[in-house]
Amino acid sequence: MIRNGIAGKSGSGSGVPWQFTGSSSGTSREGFSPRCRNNKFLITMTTVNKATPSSKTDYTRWRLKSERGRQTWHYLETDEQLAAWPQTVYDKYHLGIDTGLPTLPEATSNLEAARNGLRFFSKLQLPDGQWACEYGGPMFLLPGIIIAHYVTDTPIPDAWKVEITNYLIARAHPEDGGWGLHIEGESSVFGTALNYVVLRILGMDPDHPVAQKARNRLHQLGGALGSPHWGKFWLALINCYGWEGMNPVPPEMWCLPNWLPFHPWRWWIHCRQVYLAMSYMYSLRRSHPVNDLIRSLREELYTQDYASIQFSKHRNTVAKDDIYHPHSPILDVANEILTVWGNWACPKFLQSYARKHVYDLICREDENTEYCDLGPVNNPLNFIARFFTEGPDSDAVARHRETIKDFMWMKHEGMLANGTDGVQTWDTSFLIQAVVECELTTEPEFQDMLINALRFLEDHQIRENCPEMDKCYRQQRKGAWAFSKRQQGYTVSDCTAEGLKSVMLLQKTPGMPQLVNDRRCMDAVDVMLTMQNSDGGFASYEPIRAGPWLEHLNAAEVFGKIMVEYSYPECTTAVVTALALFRGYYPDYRRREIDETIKKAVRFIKNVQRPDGSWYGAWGICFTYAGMFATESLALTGEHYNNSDNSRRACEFLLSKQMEDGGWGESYMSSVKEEYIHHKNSQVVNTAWACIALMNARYPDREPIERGIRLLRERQQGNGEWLQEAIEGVFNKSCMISYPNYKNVFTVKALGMFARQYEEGKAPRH
Ligand code: LAN
Repeated sequence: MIRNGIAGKSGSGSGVPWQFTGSSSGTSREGFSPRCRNNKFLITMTTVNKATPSSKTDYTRWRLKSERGRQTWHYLETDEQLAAWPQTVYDKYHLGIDTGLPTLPEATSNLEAARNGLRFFSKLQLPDGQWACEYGGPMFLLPGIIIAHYVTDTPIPDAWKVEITNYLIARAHPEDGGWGLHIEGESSVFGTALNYVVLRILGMDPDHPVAQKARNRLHQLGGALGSPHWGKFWLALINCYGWEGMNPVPPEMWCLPNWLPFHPWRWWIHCRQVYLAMSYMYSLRRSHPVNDLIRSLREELYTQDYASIQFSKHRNTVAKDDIYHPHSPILDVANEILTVWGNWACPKFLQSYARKHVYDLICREDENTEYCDLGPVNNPLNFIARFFTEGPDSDAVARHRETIKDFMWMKHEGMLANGTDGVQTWDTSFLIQAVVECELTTEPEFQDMLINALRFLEDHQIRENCPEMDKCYRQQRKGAWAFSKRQQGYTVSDCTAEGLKSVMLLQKTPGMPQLVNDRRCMDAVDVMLTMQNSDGGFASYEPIRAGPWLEHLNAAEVFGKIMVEYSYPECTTAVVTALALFRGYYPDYRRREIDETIKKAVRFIKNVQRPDGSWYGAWGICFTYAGMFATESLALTGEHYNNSDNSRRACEFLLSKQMEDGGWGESYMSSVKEEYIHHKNSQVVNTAWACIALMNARYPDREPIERGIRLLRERQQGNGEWLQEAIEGVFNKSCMISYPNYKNVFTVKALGMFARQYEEGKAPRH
């Protein structure tokens, strides 16, 4: 029997305050505009249109709060609250409400266009100095967060329920009604099964047409039995899948000697932290008690009768279209052995010792990150682990109930989960550098914006290492910057580099306050100098700790290159450009090591250039992104188009991809397939990156660059902004992620560089 989800659940929420019906307004998937009404939710009850939301909250009541980098969305319930907390331009912008920002005088030059871009973007700066934005894309994050709420009896605010539902409706595949690994991907079992569960937990009736359609799609894909490993895990937690059908994640592996080349401390940090918490729960094999919703889901998610499923036979059942990285034979053998080990061979004392050890690491992760945790997968996992172990009233659970909110984002389509707890440091650094390229740092109209941005970076430099950092296998972090905020506390090589560059560049600008002293700049350099790999390159969070052969143990199925760190041209460039800038200001500090590091790093950049002149970008889409960085590394050692074969080949590659309209456009399939695949349309972000790359290389013919720049100008709106186009970012080769600020930052940078270097003939900064 199929019933309404919330009804059967004890503790969290007692029914839904609205009906899921739908509106017949006929607005498009992307384009519905927010409605206003006095109080609470505006509920429409008309016939269902597959692409329209069921009900809406009142968008004039949402506020983005930013407290020292921590950003959370709030729905104001009372008129007093509304009066006390007016809606700002940035709230409106992110919610898709008309901001009322004026049309600016038409730019008569490229520099003026860059100025207009900055005038617009400055209005989106938050009071604490940073630029928040949506960081969505992946479709497997929201389920973890919602399942964590469900399992831990944490109430989900009503406004969230409405808007998460709206988001999932807006982002369902327009034809088949399922969800993929990411917003632009094809429907998969992973995406569809888990987001279906989310809708049901939030109270959607299984007979709702959106649920029906998604379920049909799931069944066409073979049902939830074909979920990949991580999907099976979340389903097992809510008692909709048998633990015996999970490939093992034994906590005992954490008790192996550290010298073993496959010890988990050597894994890429995200993989490590996810499997750490998973191993704890796997060993507990604890699931949420069965209730009406769970009984119902058990019937809805599968194509066969739930009671008839022998889960132990389905450890390796994964839907064909979900697989990006198939199991290796070694992994299959290891899984067989570890299943026997876990079921029969592992001594009880060892199991309980391992569990304690893993739990200690989980607690350290919470404490080292002020309960933010590394990301939106291990945050909800740690939350559940702490709840299972310390109970609902513990301090740890109370803190998790707060930090989990940092991952939620509200936009015109509804509410979603961000890929991190924000993009604060990263995007703020790039904005500063764009202004520097435009040589507008001393313009009075941008002073306040820049000082605030500098204050933000100062506040978010990490000041202390983790206590007993070796015990939790943490990288040095004193002096580093994280991708998001200081509290999260994870060193990232290129975030440290971009943070340091931005601080130094601003602090050398006349009139800027000196907030970060010399010692702190040196601390940042010290961190970076611990991170070079033997191939000369730099990885993301840590130096490489094990070889790529460990990918044979990649059990996640849906992602590539997840097991270990790799050297990336992007991270490498960021670090060497920061070191070079630092060397200019502090010529005596660790000079020999810095010189040596830069030399080796540039050699790495050359070594990984492909024969066609391109570089594969691991974090942005894709070859245009990496091209922008790698050409900057080359320029650093004086290598340009006119004197370097590497630089020349880079230019030729990019020019061969320029589209008829003068722009560049790369499909996300470039990242997936590792070969350049054109997007059907040119994209402002790819165009800006390609133009910057050509300018880094001092490409002598300005005509192709000018065509790209012209395209940026044509697409700029009257108020100075650029509009969202295709998705810009990627991780682990298969999953895309949005960087919405890029369209307003790299465009400005490209315009500024062109104006200063090609039009005014000024020498470039490198
Ligand atoms: C990010 C975002 C930023 C990115 C850059 C700084 C751009 C990059 O140069 C280094 C790697 C880093 C920090 C990065 C690593 C992986 C992240 C954290 C993400 C792509 C954002 C989301 C992603 C994370 C792994 C998502 C959760 C998924 C799992 C597979 C655990």
